[in-house]
Amino acid sequence: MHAWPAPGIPSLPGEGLPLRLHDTATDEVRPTSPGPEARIYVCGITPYDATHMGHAATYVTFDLVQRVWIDAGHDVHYVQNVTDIDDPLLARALETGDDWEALAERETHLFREDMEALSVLPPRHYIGAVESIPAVLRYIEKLRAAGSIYSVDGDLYFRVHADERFGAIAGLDEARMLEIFAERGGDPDRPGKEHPLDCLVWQLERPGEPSWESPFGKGRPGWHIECTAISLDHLGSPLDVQGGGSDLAFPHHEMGASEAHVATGSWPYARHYTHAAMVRLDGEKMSKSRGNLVFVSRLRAAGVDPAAIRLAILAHHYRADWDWTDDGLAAAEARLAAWRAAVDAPAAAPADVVLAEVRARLADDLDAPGALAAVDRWAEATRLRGGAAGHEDASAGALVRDAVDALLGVRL
Ligand code: 5CA
Ligand code: ZN
Repeated sequence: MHAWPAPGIPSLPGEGLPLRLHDTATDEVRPTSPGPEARIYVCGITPYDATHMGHAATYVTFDLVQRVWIDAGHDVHYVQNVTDIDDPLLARALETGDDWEALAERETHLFREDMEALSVLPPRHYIGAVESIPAVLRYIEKLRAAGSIYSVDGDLYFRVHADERFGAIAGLDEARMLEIFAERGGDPDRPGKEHPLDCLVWQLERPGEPSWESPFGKGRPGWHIECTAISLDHLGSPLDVQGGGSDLAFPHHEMGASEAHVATGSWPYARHYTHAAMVRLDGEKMSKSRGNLVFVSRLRAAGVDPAAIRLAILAHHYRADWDWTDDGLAAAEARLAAWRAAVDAPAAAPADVVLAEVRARLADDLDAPGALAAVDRWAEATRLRGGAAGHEDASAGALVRDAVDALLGVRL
């Protein structure tokens, strides 16, 4: 699958800082420690509906990771998947009478356009679940060889307790795991399972559903093994960061880490498991299943500047749930206008400190609101100068323009 075009990144003077990032498994903000190549896997969309502000916020979060690492001199190897076959996609296709492949293609196309508009740097490898079925089958075979697979009426399950570290990522007790598993695509109550938390890795063909040949019978992959197989195939382990929204910590990233541990024998699967908080609308998590969505594409079609959408996201720290509001967007539009006026001003305030502050704030667990505040202070200082003679310094405005573009992904 192809990704979307990469925006240019202006080069900045000096050097970026090492990134410290929250890790869900240890619940600590710790330094990331990539080698020359920084390896990150971020869970992609299930393309049955358009990109909403929650998706956008999650991908903008991990875009900052990529930008901070690039600024610090790393070669970033970023892989993202597209869950282009899964229950919700088939259910939506059935509901609307759409062909499931056409639906997935259409929504993936729209997602690419939205990401490009939001200046999100593309992954190096953008990989569909369907095209990964051979890899998925290879990893299921490894799990089977390790004795961690059993069948329920021909469907294959992974014994999560084959991994003695199962539970290490999300840190939940079993009652809570069971509750969330049932809410997020799991089947704890299916008769015949050895343990209610065991997860499906291969589902035999169901009438009317697409299926693929396999040594285990015609069928289709389970969800978690898709990301395990794609990430291990393209990046190996340990990943520097596995990313996604906080709704993926359990079961998705928990199951994925355990599958990877059993399949490869190596631990950890990722050095950091990093999760972006949920974007809500009127206090409710924005989700395709609830239908309370604000779409990036609709805002764009209504003439909203994507840079303002991005700034509305960056005004919130990635680890705190927040509500999308019209007021938040209006504030972002005002901020964008103020910054644009400041970079074009003939007598800009000195800018070196802005670059240093933006770098420092982002390197500290992606404190985007702190970075925005630093640019605000500079824009306000510049505004107060007016056209004051004797202060002309065209390079200050240009430096802030480049810093905001390279590090925050906002074109002024
Ligand atoms: N295809 C799987 C991951 S392998 C999936 O979860 N797809 S998704 O389309 O439902 O979500 C795509 C990404 O957006 C995931 O990282 C998810 O955690 C994140 N996400 C979904 N809803 C929200 C929300 N309301 N706020 C923030 N992030 C969200
Ligand atoms: Zn995933």
